[in-house]
Amino acid sequence: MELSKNMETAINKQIQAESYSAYLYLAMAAYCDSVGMPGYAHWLREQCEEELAHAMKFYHYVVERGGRVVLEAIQQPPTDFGSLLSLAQEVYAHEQKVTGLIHALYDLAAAEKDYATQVFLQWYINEQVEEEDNARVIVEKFKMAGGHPNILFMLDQQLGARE
Ligand code: OFO
Repeated sequence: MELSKNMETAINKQIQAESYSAYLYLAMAAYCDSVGMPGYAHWLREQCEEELAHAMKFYHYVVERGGRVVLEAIQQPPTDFGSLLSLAQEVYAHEQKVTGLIHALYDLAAAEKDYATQVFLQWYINEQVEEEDNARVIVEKFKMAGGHPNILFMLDQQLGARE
């Protein structure tokens, strides 16, 4: 059964959203590099790679279902994120937004009785639980660090160890 036009368009929009996530996290990495947080910059670059992998997983799925991938423009991300805490909060808020997008895709697949897409999207539903958890824990750590240089230094080293 081929992907419906509606589903194809919605997944193409999600490819754009995942690509924007990658671009946003790369912009955040550049900000961290500019304020002397190379460890968090590394963490965000790894996250950027993960987002590209999320986009590509959708790409291959559309192709596999006989659909047509159409890439839309990616908006420019911000350059200034105010502070490390507000940047971390923005990552968390962004992941919550993406979870909402994935759930909306799932609702559409369910409404269309597209069983294959529902099963496919379960991977993303689980992934978002992990993504939100990781982002939330980092927010808590920045709150605990409270701007103390020594703690921030250790936190940066910890974030820099991400593989
Ligand atoms: Fe693709 O999960 Fe983050 O955005």
